[in-house]
Amino acid sequence: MTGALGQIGSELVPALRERNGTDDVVASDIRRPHASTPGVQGPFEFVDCTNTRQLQEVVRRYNIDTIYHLAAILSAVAEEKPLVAWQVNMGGLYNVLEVARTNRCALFVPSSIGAFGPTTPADHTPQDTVQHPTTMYGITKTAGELLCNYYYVRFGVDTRGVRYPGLISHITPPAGGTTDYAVEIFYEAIRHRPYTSFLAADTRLDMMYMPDAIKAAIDVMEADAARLIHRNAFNVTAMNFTPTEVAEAIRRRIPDFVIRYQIDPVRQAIADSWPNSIDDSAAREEWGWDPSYDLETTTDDMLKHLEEKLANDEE
Ligand code: NAD
Ligand code: AKB
Repeated sequence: MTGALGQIGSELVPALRERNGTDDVVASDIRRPHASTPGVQGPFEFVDCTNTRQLQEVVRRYNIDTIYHLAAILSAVAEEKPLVAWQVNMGGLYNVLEVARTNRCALFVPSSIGAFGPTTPADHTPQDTVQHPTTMYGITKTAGELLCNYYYVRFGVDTRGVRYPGLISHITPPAGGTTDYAVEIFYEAIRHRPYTSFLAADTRLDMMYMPDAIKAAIDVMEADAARLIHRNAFNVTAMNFTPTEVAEAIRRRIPDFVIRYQIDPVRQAIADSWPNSIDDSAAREEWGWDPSYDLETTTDDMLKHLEEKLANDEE
């Protein structure tokens, strides 16, 4: 797995190790794990996905058969550093596809609701529709979807992927995305501090709790290929809400919780270019996608875990 120390990787590595055995999952990143990093036991390698030689060497040394390519620059950081985002998201993906082709590996690559743009139908966005994203992140995601399809059609590489919405989790904080508010708000609620949202009160976006995101990654890779009409970039979602609605869900459990708003124009423009809600019926029909968590169950679980985590941090 590339980018294994990030928000998704830090939970996907332990989930895959649980299924396949610790030694059979090689985590890699351009950062080194700390002793406190979740799932730190097991093989770890330094791999920069923009360096084909490093990728190739690790894939051959461990006889890797499946690559989960999670290394990427997320939407808000990509607007600050568009060239770096292009180099990592496109250059890194190209290298990983080539290494998958030459070593006959299956490949999971996550796309995002960021692959859609302002001219995409905003409600119940279909699986196959207009994709003219206006952000560097979205451009790399849309091109990445096409490139993964190309490697399947042209070279037979077993590429698969989903378009994740904003992901909510309590283990590793998100790193530079537009949907990060939907995680930060829970941390501040547990600290009994007001939360200042950088997105406007009525900005509606799709979201998903991390256990469902992990399930999606594993299930799409294990899906019966004969049933797949699409391969890459399946729309998947679990809920959609606005900052006001998630704040209300928290307030039903923590009555003194307060949300304030101070709009960040860059992240607001990104969010405004993304759909309000996506249609994930193709994933449901082709590989049985069925998320378990909605806003209420996510809120209960996030608050429970963060209460324990932040209490331990203070000890
Ligand atoms: P993240 O930013 O938390 O983690 C990415 C990891 O990649 C980091 O640990 C970083 O150190 C590493 N990295 C950066 N540059 C690298 C390089 N050159 N070589 C190797 N590693 C490098 O990201 P995430 O949230 O875990 O996202 C993983 C994937 O899922 C990305 O493709 C992202 O676009 C996609 N996705 C994430 C979300 C979300 O809400 N988290 C939503 C939609 C799609
Ligand atoms: C981001 O906000 O950049 C990500 C995503 C939805 O792709 N969380």
